[in-house]
Amino acid sequence: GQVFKLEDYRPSNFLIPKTKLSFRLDPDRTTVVSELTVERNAETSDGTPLVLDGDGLTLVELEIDGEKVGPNAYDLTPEKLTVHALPKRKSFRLKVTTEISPSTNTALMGLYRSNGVYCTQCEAEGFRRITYFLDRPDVLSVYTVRIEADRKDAPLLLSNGNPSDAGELDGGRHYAVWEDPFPKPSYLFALVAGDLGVLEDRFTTMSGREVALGIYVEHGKEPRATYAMDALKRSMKWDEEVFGREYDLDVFNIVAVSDFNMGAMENKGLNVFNDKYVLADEETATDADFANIEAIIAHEYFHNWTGNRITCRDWFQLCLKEGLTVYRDHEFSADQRSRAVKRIAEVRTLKAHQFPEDQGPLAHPVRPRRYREINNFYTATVYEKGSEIVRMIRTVLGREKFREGMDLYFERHDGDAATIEDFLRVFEDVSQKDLSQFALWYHQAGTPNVTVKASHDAQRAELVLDVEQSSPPTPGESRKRLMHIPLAFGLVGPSGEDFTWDTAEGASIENSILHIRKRKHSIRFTGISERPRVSLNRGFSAPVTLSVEEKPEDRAFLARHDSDLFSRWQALNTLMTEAIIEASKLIRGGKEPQFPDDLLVLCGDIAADVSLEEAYRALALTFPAEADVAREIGSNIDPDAILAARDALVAAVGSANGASFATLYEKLAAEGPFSPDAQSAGRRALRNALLDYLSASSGNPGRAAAQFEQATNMTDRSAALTTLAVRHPAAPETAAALARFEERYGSDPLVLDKWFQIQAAAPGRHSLETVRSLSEHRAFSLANPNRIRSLIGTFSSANQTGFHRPDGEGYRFFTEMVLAVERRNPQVAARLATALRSWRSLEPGRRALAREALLRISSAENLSPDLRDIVERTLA
Ligand code: B3K
Ligand code: ZN
Repeated sequence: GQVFKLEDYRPSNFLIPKTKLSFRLDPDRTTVVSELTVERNAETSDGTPLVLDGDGLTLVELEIDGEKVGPNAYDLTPEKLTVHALPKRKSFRLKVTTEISPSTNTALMGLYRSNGVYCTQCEAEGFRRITYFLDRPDVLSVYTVRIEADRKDAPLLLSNGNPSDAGELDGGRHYAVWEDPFPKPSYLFALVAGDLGVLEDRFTTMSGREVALGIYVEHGKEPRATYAMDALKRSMKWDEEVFGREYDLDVFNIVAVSDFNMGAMENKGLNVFNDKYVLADEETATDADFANIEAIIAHEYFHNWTGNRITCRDWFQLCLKEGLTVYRDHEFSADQRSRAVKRIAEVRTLKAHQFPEDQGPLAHPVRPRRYREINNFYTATVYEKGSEIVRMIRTVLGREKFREGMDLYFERHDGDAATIEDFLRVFEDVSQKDLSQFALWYHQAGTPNVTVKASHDAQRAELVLDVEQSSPPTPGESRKRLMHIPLAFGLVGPSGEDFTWDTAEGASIENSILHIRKRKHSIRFTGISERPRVSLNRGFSAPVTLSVEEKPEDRAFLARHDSDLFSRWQALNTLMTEAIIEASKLIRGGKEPQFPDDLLVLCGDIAADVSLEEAYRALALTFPAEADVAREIGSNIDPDAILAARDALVAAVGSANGASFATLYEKLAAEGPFSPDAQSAGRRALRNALLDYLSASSGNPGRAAAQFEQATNMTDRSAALTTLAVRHPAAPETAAALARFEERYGSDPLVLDKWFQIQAAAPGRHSLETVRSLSEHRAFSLANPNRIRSLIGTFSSANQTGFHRPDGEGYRFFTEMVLAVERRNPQVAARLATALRSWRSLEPGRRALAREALLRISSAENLSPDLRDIVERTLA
């Protein structure tokens, strides 16, 4: 396949200031008439041909300025329409008529049908599957869209912008016209047509503009959009208050569809969502679902400024809109919920998804320099690490300068297709700081490591921190440059307070941020008479790994007393991870696992500490996942030993604290009506964490079975079912609960997804048999991405012992499924295949089998560019 390179960027030879589209919708034969105003760019010579992108289109007719263009005047390949004979004028009108078939579009890119609803997905390169166009983000155009369809089939006709006309036509057909006054790239185009219900509301912006809000869902599900609507209004208000950003159209519509390749899409004025991230009520959605809906509604809404009003020059700049918008939605959720809890959750996600990517064969810079398939770059690195970089800019500049920089960004670049350089420049301009070393965060792949050694001299009242940075090599980048790492820290005294110091030399320190810029710093603090515990990377100020020589007692001290709640969580989490690693070594050596008593007591104390929020205690008690432990071990991984060690620790903590956990579990029982707010959710989270410990240590399914029966909301019900499936796989109570759940929710796809997911995640070698038979269940379907991700995605990413079975059968099943998915939907298959990215860190037997599986995929016939790209980079 072709390799696209950042350095090859050239401005477009032609511009398209105006686009008029007309759709005659039909499931099998939709006609698209596109009338473009085309202009030569200033430097473009008269002889330069116009080269338009296209993909899977049937060309019907081509006209320039009202005259038909004959076949000799253009060339047609599967990917390009090249028009040679062009008028000498600066500007001309091109009319292109094409035909497409939405009903057979299984890739879910371009115009397709989901449950009988016409919908579109154009980012990154889906617009070319609708009509021939300059399908690149730096070609901005003002769109007018006319949609015509059968009224019965599609009473609702939506596109971007504001509605401008509508009416009846002969033969039961009707039409609507939409005008979007804001120039936009083609990837933000959207069209929806079908028969849907709507939840309506209004929002008055800060300058008094009235906006009509609509969330469109399947008929009958309107009440389940209430929470999403509430989240939307809160997002609109928050963006005004925190970033000064106001909404700019008369309407804002969201449509929920059930077949969608990812979470949602920020099309101008017409967001299209995976219905999983819109529909929620207590009976069908968990607290995690509510939190995701809030975050994703906000994310897509925030794109209206960071993404739409200011878009990307090219796809290498994807993090310009994605990293920044993730940062914005993180801040929103932190303000709506608990900041400390939100931060811990973010870091857990970053470490679970971005760290393994950055430390494996798919590592790439936040702003990549090359790609073969852009859809494979919507990654945790671009999104989550991209967001961490924006957070670090705030840390380096301080809140006020950061806001000034953002204001300047909006003022200077509104209407632009911008770059990362443009973004960094506004912060340099407002702060007069040189961010050239800092910019490496965008350009250099890999997770930097920081080694810290502390030595205290009581007599001289001095503390010396020896700090060293290093960045391991990543594909294509063997030598790394030195990074600017802003490390928040504190010197913690014996009662948990932070020591202050007289002088500090050896690195620049501002507001308790240590600025690491050189390979080595030796930082000498004076006026420290007592030995402090050093709390490092507070709030996870930099996305790095830390190697600290530290005694377990010091870590336990920080877990109890650090004034930074994130660092307290981190200290406890590190202790748990180390305990599991030690136990897994014993298990591999044929011995019994053992755990330090202190740790068991510490877990009990944190669970009972009423000075901490319940949500925080729940997170603290959530053990590192098996994959987290594997990542820390790094090589020669045996997933069975990790699972056994982790289970043993959960049971040990449960036994050591049995009585107090049981009392607390009872005390936390739900009171009053359900509310999805963060505090109530935290209470449920803590109670459900305790349920898992109590079940693991008692070996008795009674408590979980009772909770399953008595639950009055999906959070408690699915948590009980998870505990039954994980802790009591063979109990009759578990089989009965699974059957009840299926019976009760069999007709609700989003809830049935949870049923697939819970079983796919339940560990153990034999889980493969369950998963295989679920893939033959009548409700399993390769047409629905949510269902595929629930079963196959969960199995391969969350079920370490089933997927990495030592006989390779897990991989065999997986490769069959990936290849089957690929024939319909290459994008979803490519995403699934990333589950094998850490294959090199497995023990030799599994490593060889995983490699075979990758080779099996790569030797399949007619592999899509999407899957080929992932598999080849994974094997390289
Ligand atoms: N911008 C879209 C993602 C598009 C993915 C294309 N393969 C959703 C988002 O990040 O908001
Ligand atoms: Zn986004």
